[in-house]
Amino acid sequence: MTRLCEIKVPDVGNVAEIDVVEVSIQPGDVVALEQTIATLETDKASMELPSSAAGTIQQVYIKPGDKVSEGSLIATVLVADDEAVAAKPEAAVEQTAAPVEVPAAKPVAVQAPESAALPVAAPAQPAPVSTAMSGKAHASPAVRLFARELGVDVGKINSGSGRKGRILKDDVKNFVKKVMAEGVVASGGTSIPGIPAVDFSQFGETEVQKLSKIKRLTGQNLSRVWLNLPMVTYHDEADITDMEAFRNALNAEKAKGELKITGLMFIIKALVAAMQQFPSFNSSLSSDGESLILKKYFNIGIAVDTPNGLVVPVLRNVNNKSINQLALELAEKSEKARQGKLMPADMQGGCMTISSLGGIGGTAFTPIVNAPEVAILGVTRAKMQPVWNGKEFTPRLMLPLDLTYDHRVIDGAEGARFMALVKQNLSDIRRLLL
Ligand code: CAO
Repeated sequence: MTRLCEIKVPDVGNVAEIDVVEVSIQPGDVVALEQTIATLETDKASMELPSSAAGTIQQVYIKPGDKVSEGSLIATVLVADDEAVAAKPEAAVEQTAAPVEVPAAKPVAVQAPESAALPVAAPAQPAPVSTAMSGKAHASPAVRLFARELGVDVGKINSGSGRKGRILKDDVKNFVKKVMAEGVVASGGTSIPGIPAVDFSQFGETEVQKLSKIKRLTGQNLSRVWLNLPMVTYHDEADITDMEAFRNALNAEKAKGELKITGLMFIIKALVAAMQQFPSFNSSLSSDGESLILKKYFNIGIAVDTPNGLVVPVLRNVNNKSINQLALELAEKSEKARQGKLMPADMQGGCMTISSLGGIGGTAFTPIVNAPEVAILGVTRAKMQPVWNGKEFTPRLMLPLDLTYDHRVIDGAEGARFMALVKQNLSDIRRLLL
């Protein structure tokens, strides 16, 4: 003989609405007494609902996303006379208030015995769930809670490393690491939607090329900076006619094969001289955003283009070095960079970065700050231009400069004054002696 038993939401305390986050049974499943059949959640706790009867599930009346309360019908179970029915199912609710690791839950029986086909009159409503587990992630309430705290949708984790693919806490952590590494913010209402994947082969022939490690790391860092820093880029031009004449004269004195001086060395010097007058450009924001860390050393990073991507070796204590020393050091470091031989220490400790595209071309661009630095100077190609001197137009070599700064640290007027000083230093390099 068999009889039909109802499984209802037990007394879970004074809670009006309980969310159904997972349903682990479907009609036809054979469940044991105390076996977890659903996961419910209130504001404060997540709980596994145990079956109050052993037998074959006939109908399931809830689905994930439903709201239930004490006494709501969860499922009906066909129980053989010799099968057990819990006297007080309420006592058996397992609560998990803290995101702690729990052992993998008892697996749900998924075989559909013949008895599942037995005609049992189903109540009119609510509508039963036919495939409660379909497409649903397999994870314990504690793991779900942990995932939710991190803003992770467990449904997005393809498979877990636990038994029968159950998602464990480590799987959630690994998912977060992967998403962070890809520079994409995980799911959730406030997150940034990812760019949808497109199968480009539908439009024509394609080839997949793996990104170099440098490109991947640079990409992550740039995305992080782009999202975290309110940046402003200010453009101006410096008259480098006299500087260029001096530079050419210097280079003309050099023996054949001797290292030539490029304008970049003067730009580095002009920049550091301005940083000495404007300490906020030689600073970093503390991680809590409450204070400025002012640096008393002057290290300049130089963006170097390499076959594997962009790297930024750092020239140290630039204020104490001559133009010739800087030229030599940059030549060595950029060569090392292009050969992929820079050590991490070669790229650390920068105060401000220069990104010079002048050897290639350009009239302006908007470089991205190399955070935690607060500013970066972009340089494009110098060009002869007619400049009005009050009486007439004269041909002057004008160097376009682009200053991007973190607006949390530097305001617009300060940025403009700083740039004016850089320009002044470049227009009359005698000032660098002062
Ligand atoms: N205007 C006009 N000519 C310029 C110039 C400028 N602003 N900057 C450089 N030049 C000239 C140089 O004088 C040199 O001319 P000669 O061959 O006649 O001597 C030539 O262009 C090549 O210079 P260079 O680029 O080799 O040397 P540099 O000192 O100016 O720059 C370095 C060194 C390492 C910064 C550069 O080689 C480099 O890698 N630049 C790319 C940086 C980059 O990719 N930035 C982008 C970051 S954002 O994605």
